[in-house]
Amino acid sequence: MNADTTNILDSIYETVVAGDQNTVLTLVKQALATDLTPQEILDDGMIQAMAEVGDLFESGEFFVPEMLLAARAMKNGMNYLKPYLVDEASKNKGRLALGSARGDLHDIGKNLVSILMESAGFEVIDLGVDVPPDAFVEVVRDEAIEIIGMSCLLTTTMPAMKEVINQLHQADLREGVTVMVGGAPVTQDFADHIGADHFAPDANQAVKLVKSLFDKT
Ligand code: B1M
Repeated sequence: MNADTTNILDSIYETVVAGDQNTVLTLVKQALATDLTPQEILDDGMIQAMAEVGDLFESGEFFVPEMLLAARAMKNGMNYLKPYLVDEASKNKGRLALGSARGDLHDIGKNLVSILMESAGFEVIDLGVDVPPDAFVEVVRDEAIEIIGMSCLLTTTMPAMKEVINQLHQADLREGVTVMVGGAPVTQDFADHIGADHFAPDANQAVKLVKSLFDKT
């Protein structure tokens, strides 16, 4: 990385924090014209910026509207990057369903998981945000889905993931499906505690995991 690329990444970072969705787009286009990879732009520019936004919210310097603007800027940049991340050659590797836990409206991390899954050739059924447990159960039953991924960002929505697992047991579907969980407050210990099969700390690890699961079948 040279001084120019570092400067562009710093500017992307600052612009996401400032919630300036138009400038983010201009900068992402500029960044793509350098030797920066889409993954570097995501990881070192945009994702780090969202962590800063969280810190500013926690310290009382940012409020919900600023978080929303930053989220919109991040999504704008992320959507522009999507085609650069998707590898059209590697389609149809398998299907999975993703959703944010009930009560949780955060979807940037889940969307990132979805984009990288699609880029790795998996078909994603995206259930969206605030997904009720029975919607996860339904997709497993009706779409014969073998892997579900749940994302949550709030400590208060973590228990909803356990509820999905309970309902899968009740519907006699638990054996046939692999449950993966992730999101900022989620840990391996929590995953073990609720009886999930896997925890992935970030979107790249989630893709590696799903690749290894489909390779086994
Ligand atoms: Co909110 N928010 N938010 N927020 N928000 C957090 C999560 C918070 C940590 C901020 C803080 O206080 N520091 C805090 C939660 C505290 C807690 O629970 N302990 C918080 C709060 C309190 C709230 C509200 C309650 C605020 C309020 O209304 N008073 C409210 C709740 C709304 C709700 O969900 N019911 C709220 C609302 C919002 C906005 C709507 C304004 C907006 C979300 C917009 C959107 O997503 N469309 C928002 C935002 C932007 C954030 C922060 C700043 C950024 C989240 C983000 O997008 N990060 C966040 C602070 C933070 O996380 N430090 C914060 C970037 C994203 C790429 O990271 O989602 O962690 P992340 O994904 C990572 C990994 O976690 C992992 O992969 C990604 C990296 O590759 N991953 C998975 C995620 N899902 C995965 C699934 C997997 C595998 C890996 O497998 C299935």
